[in-house]
Amino acid sequence: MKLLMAPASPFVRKVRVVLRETGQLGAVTEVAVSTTPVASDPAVVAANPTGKIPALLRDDGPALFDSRVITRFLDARAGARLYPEARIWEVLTLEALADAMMDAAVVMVYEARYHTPEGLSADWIAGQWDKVARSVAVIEDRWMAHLAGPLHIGQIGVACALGYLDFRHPDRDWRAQAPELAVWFAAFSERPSMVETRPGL
Ligand code: GSF
Repeated sequence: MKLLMAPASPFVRKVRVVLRETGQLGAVTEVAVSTTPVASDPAVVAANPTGKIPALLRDDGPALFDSRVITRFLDARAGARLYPEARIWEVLTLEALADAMMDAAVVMVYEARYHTPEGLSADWIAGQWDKVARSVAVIEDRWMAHLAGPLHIGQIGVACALGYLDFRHPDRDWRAQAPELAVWFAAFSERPSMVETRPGL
């Protein structure tokens, strides 16, 4: 199989972490591409009409996307239990929260990258960061217990989202309002799968 990817993408990082945590690196070739909202990569579009990565090219079926479908497919393929039945609704909600944080954080980057300075909307960027900041506060407040225990996709999602904040928004100090989450993230980031997939490497 081939993973159309870019190391800087937090959504891609979730997949790359799952590949490593489930011992499936040998089954997938990571193919780096460059695709943007104004210049979609043709290979990506051939797999995913929205032009977004990650996309997983399979030998025996249609390409898979988006990142949540790919991580679930890889989990099922390896029987890895990253989507534990006993906690499935909480795990899926945490996964969705992490993805929403990534969406907001990526939109902020695109707003700055693809708008002229006079076209920039400060309100729009502030609104996106508010979503991120509220999410961090709620995880600190209500979800820390769910970040404990055996590895699951919610943990991987939250870690990749936080790693992206450090990578693309280092000037925003999310740790100031989430000391317990910061401790958790520092420990989780020491996993080899996280070290090997750190953005900006
Ligand atoms: C989001 C992927 C995405 O936005 C998923 O896979 O979970 N819901 C999807 N990918 C970005 C790259 S990144 O910054 O993470 C992407 O492909 N952007 C190109 C575009 O055309 O928006």
